[in-house]
Amino acid sequence: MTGKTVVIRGVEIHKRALDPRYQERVLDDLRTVVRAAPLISPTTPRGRKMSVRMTSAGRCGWISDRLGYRYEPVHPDGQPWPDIPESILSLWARYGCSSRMPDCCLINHYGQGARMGMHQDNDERDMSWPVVSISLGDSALFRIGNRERGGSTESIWLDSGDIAVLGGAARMLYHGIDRIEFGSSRLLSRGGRINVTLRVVD
Ligand code: MD3
Ligand code: FE
Repeated sequence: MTGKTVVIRGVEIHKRALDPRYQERVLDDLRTVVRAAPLISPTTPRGRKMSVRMTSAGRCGWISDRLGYRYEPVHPDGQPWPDIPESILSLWARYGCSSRMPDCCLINHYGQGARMGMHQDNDERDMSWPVVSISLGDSALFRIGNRERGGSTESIWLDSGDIAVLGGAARMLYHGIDRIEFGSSRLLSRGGRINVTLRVVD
């Protein structure tokens, strides 16, 4: 475990927190999750297809479709979500909190051209718990805004092995991914980026 910690607007980014061997281990465990719970391209409530593909592990998973955004106890195929891998849970204990386990491990996959518009994460019942985010693969330009939509923003690159901790007031900030530097990492042989977030939902 190496690298410095950068703090922007209360968002803590532990640069290169995971060494390449640990990144490979997490990636292997994510492949097992994705075999049991395939990635899907969610539709927004307004009927637009998201460019990011998603799946989840844990007691519940995050879903978006014409009915809205929510957490569900089963994958859209009807199967319960797989367990959160130990290699990922141990990062929650280290960077998140030890008094509670996360309910959801949301897995976002960014292929070429995928992005995520500015949004706030507010589908969780109690937002006083932190969110822990793990970046793997190609670097992403992460934009951090304010507690309300609009206003000034600051951007920072998230690289493979970086861990971001969103706690306290930072948990409420608007944020998004502007773009991926496709092919910038060799972790995923066909390129792309994976972001894993650990969340307490209810
Ligand atoms: C700031 N994911 O899944 S991770 C998301 O890289 C999400 O896939 C982005 O935004 C991604 O909701 C950004 C960093 C992150 C995650 C959760 C946050 C930043 C956050 C929650 C509150 C504030
Ligand atoms: Fe988010």
